[in-house]
Amino acid sequence: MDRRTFLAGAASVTTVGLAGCSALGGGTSEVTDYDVGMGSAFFRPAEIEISVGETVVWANTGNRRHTVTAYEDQIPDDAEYFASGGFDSEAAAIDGWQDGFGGHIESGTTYEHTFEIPGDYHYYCVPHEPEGMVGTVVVTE
Ligand SMILES: [Cu+2]
Repeated sequence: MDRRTFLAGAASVTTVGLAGCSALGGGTSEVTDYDVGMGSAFFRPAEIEISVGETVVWANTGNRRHTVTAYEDQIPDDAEYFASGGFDSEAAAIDGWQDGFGGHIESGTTYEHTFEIPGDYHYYCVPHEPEGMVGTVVVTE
């Protein structure tokens, strides 16, 4: 798998994609290898640009439980739905959260998704959307 990931306009973290795999097996509580951090009620950066075939790694860098949940009607038509927890629809992801915090990304852990279709992908954190916790992945050819 091509692990190269670059972040437009975020040079300080351009190397994180290279090491994203290691974050999955890491036993440390502090995740340092990721593309998008999740804080109290935000994704940082809120918008990330990648190329087709690249993987975005989200890390919960805060202390609250978060989700990465795509807006089903705000991703490209041909794109596969994605959500932490592996839900195959937005409704399932919401139900899952309400039924015992399904899909949550614990503090210090990561979630990743590979994007195969170009376009804009809007997503949010189920519990913190009311606080404005939304993000966008822009996938270019
Ligand atoms: Cu959240």
